[in-house]
Amino acid sequence: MSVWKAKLTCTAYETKQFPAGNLPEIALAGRSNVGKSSLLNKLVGQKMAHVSASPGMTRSVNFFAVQAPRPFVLVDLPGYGYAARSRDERGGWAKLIESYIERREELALVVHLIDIRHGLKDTDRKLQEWLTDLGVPVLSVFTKADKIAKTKRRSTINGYLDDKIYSWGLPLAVSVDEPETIEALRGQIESYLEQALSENES
Ligand SMILES: Nc1nc2c(ncn2[C@@H]2O[C@H](COP(=O)(O)OP(=O)(O)OP(=O)(O)O)[C@@H](O)[C@H]2O)c(=O)[nH]1
Ligand SMILES: [Mg+2]
Repeated sequence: MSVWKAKLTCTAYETKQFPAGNLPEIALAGRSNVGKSSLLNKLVGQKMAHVSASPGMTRSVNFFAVQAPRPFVLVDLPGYGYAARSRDERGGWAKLIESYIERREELALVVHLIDIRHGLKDTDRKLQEWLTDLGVPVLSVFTKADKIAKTKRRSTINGYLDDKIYSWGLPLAVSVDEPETIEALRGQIESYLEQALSENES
């Protein structure tokens, strides 16, 4: 497994600020405070994205170019479902996330983060249905695994799995405090890139 080196290439507050893209993009999506930015920092081994204990921290779409066996761009999205935001945003997700997901041609995979303690909320179901309709592959990942005993994690996740949950690979449980879980996710993302890109090449 290789170490990923990353560089912030763009912070976009509006769609028109999205950079020209030429590499596949993997976006981290999920409810506010689920741990998207924290996970990104662990994946790249550097504190690059802003983290906060209160929801609604990330307000922009942040693009990080990653040097890996297959170079790609990791994208940190704002969270959705944060009650203190406007009514429009509450029902779903901000316009910025919507336009990124709907229009970004480089988008290769959405890593959908779900708090292991809470499972999928309505907004998470909507995201999965929407991505499936758009034909965007999803990888479901359960965060904050340290909040649940190791022996109970698999059964907890199995309890959330039903015919409506979608995931390209086995949904992993990750914790920022457990490097082996981050390593497992890195491996899963590399496998995805390897598979998706070799399909494109053939
Ligand atoms: N216990 C535990 N806490 C975590 C973990 N990952 C993130 N957190 C905490 O969760 C809070 C939110 O983390 P962020 O990374 O800012 O979450 P986010 O999803 O980027 O949030 P928004 O940008 O507001 O959507 C912070 O207090 C983190 O320290 C984890 O694996 N375990
Ligand atoms: Mg964030």
